[in-house]
Amino acid sequence: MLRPILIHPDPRLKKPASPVVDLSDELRVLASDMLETMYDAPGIGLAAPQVGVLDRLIVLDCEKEEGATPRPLAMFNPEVIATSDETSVYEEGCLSIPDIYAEVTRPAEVEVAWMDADGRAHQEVFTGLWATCVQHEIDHLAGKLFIDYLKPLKRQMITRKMVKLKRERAREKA
Ligand code: K1U
Ligand code: ZN
Repeated sequence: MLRPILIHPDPRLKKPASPVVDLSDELRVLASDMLETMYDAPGIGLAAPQVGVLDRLIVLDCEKEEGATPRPLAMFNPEVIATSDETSVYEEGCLSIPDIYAEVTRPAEVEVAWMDADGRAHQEVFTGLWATCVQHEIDHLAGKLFIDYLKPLKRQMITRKMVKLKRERAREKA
């Protein structure tokens, strides 16, 4: 089932998410819905707060090249456990901030620990777009958006644009 994606500004996008303590079927359905919603958008990642659920769950698949084998990942309680000193710059986007892109500098490599939908523990080093995306998604779980890395004036301009967009969308619906 597709879930509606919240658009910034929304208080649910600014709140920290809670750790998952009990891997229920409801959460497995949420992970599956989030992957469907992410592919449909289309996007390469999605965090539970973006669909209004304040649990530590993210999904991602950064195999976006034509013909690449999909690699859908659902991560419960993901944590960055190590970062490289080397950084990389990527022009990021966000499904909660449509049609806005800006360069963000982050560690080029990160080691992430998480639990899968069956409760199995995983640890992996991510590089390239995977590293950028997993950090962007884990930021969502702390109520942090990629525009929080930008200068205040730029952030303010983007927020005003999004307020306008939300107003227009609400008017179209009515
Ligand atoms: O968190 C999100 O809102 C998803 C976001 C993830 C992301 C993108 C770029 C850098 C870091 C994190 C997106 O997926 S935005 C859409 C996007 O980047 C994309 C869409 C279609 C094909 C390829 C990329
Ligand atoms: Zn995002």
